Amino acid sequence: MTPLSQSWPDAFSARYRDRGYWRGETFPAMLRDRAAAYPDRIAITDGGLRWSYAELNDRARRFGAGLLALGLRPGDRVLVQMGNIPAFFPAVFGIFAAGMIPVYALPAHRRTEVAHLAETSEAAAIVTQGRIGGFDHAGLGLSLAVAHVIVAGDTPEGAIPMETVAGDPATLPADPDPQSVAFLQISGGSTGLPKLIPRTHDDYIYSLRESAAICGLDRESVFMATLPVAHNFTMSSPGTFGALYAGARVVLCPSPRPDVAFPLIRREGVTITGLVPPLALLWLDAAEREAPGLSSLRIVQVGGAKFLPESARRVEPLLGCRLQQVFGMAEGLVNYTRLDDPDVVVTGTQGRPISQDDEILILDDAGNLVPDGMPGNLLTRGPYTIRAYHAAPSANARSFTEDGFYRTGDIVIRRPSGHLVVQGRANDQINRSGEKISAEDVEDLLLGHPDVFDAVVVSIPDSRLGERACAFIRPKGAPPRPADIRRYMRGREVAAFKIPDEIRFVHEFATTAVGKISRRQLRDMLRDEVLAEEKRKR
Ligand code: OOB
Repeated sequence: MTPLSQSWPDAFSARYRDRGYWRGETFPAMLRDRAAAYPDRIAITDGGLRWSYAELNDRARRFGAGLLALGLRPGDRVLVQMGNIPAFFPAVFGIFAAGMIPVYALPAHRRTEVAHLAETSEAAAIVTQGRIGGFDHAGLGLSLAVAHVIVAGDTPEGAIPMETVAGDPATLPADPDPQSVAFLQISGGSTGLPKLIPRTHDDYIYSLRESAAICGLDRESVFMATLPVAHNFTMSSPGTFGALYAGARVVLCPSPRPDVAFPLIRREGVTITGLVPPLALLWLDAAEREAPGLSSLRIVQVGGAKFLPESARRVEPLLGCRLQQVFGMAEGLVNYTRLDDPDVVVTGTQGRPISQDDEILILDDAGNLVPDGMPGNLLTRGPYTIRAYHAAPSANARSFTEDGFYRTGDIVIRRPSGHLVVQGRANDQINRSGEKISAEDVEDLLLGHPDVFDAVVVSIPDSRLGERACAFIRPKGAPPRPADIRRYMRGREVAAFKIPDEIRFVHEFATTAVGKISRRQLRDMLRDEVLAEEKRKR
């Protein structure tokens, strides 16, 4: 088995410890301590079932001991693919308690991704559930080359029902080294298959402890997981783990649709939740049609992809709570707008880093520092940002500098206040005959049109211009005419080259596993069309 590691040079580790970021906390100890401190408070609910901290800890420890009884060993990797169901938590904290390493897959992942994750992590087991949204995950688990397939709920033949995996907690090993790898998170993966991200107990617990403080979480808070629980945003920013750290309550939302989420928020008194921009638009639209009455809600976080100012300004009036923008990555660095930032900062920036020791470099393509206010490539290094992916030498050579900075692939502007404004991915920019067009800029303009629900602008290869711009628009109702959109843009007095060369109307956008719009799929589709067209001409 390839050993797992994640380490920082000694001088950095010493500094992160001295400054109180790394405190030697571990996940098994965290849940045990909370269960001792508030045994009867509710830790997890799906609106029906309610598990107290004591019960969750108990279930986790028995499950962990059950894994040992199956013959799994501390250090083994266990793939977890589950939706937003309570069983996710005893599964993951049970794996921690047994000294094993969870590897998180998202429910939207299919054979290609899951088999890749199982193989690169050398997973010895998978914990999954029968079906999520009609797809047979248990069947997928059984078709993988893993020794044990454990299923929560309906269990097909050949798999092990999760409730039968139970053992004596006295057999559990001692707590792990806080500097050891706690789990493998997966990269957002805008290109290719997801990479494995080894995160340590110390570094991850620092990020969620500080995130919980930034969001003002305490024992009275109620965090709702609306996005998939296995995603880094939902897990730690402050997410379900940050909520458990604070002794708060976690509510699991089975579907992000407003007709499911809004009643659950009202019933459970949810105070904070996180969304990706396409979902935020859906919630805003629903709230516009009918007052949602979400009086308990204090914070809606939006992150994972750029939330444009035009939409951001609608959140507080329509949902009646504070907006918080979150710009993070599973590799580490997370930025938040603070709750007391002025409104223009909250709607117009993606926040600033968690830590004083998050080092930020903004470089031009030649590697020179760019001044504040100018866009450049974001590189970062810090107390919870990894120094390497697992078993990926060529990705590591590309993604990290020699002195340990992670190249995020994001283009950002830094304001003098330290707030970052994301301009897009390095490859979202459209280079139209040398004129650089920011997809985000044009999208923000398009969103101002009364008939536009959402818009994405991507490049199309063009033999004359190099690239030209195509706008995909999801209309609110009947699509307007492309000429109306162009006229509207001219009325906003923007450079002519920013008016999209092509405008197409769509019902829906292709999305990634966590629900971000997949620009890559849109770009690939256009490129294929161009290639087919060229072939036809020849
Ligand atoms: C989060 O994590 P990942 O690993 O799925 O994706 C990271 C990438 C970033 O490099 C950036 O390109 C994009 O997603 N991104 C944003 C953004 N938040 C993430 N781009 C623009 N604006 C934002 N607010 O997506 C993630 C992890 C933790 C917290 C929040 C999001």
